Amino acid sequence: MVTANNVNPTGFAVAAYRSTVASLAADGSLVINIPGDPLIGEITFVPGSDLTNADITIQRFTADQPPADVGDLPSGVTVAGFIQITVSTGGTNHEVTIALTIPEADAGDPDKAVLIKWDGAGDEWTPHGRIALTLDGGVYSGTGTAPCCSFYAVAFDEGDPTVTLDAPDGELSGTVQLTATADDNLGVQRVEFWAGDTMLGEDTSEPWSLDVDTTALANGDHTFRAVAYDHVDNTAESSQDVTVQNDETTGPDGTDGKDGAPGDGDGGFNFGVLLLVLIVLAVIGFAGYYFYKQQGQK
Ligand SMILES: [Ca+2]
Repeated sequence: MVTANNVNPTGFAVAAYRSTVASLAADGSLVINIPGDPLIGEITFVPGSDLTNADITIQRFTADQPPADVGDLPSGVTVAGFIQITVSTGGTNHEVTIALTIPEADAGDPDKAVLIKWDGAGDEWTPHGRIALTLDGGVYSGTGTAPCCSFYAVAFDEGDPTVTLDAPDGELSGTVQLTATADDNLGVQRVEFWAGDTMLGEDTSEPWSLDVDTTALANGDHTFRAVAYDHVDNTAESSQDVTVQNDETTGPDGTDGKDGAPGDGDGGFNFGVLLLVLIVLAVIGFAGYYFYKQQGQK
């Protein structure tokens, strides 16, 4: 049984406060409707949240008057508004989905919307659910999801990341490690590593690196690239020209190309073909002997 003893939004119009309704959805979600507010339509605590006898407080702040208990927003971020959610009991492992409405005039780049949460322990804003916005009648609507509970900002991240690729110098052979340093106003989400137009792989956590088997690349000049993404797919790229030079006799399977084993791919002697030839010769020989015997009995 989940109850919200005291759903208590503050900072809203009195009419909105009095008409606030908390209800339990069929899937176990606790849905708190906030009609009439220009930013928040409803806040949903996902199933599994322990809200027994909890006092839930919701407060909204405008972009012009942010809450005092948070740090400055990183550069490159614009905000449509702030929300504070506190829960008196039940631990901190809740997750909330916030349904939003944002007047077009108050929105940043609609493709760059993300719900960010104030991490007091880390003293930083951290990005969480990206917000897919739909424009209708001059108002964007969408939802963002994040772990509960703290201060949240409905943000537009228009700050690009930075990245620097570091590949080994000189002629490269065998397996080499590509590394990258990357940074972003809200955090780097992943770094992809490419050779020209071919993606070699990606790393989703620091330190950003990838081991590359250069024998899979043709000998000669290549351009390695590192592409960093933030949480709303802003990108940055860094490249480095390299020369790959592996031993020409090196077989595709990494052998020395000289042992002649079947399947080695190095053009060595093929015992499989020899065995097939011997079988065919044996069949012809037996057939000839059988024919000779048949002729001899006539
Ligand atoms: Ca960014």
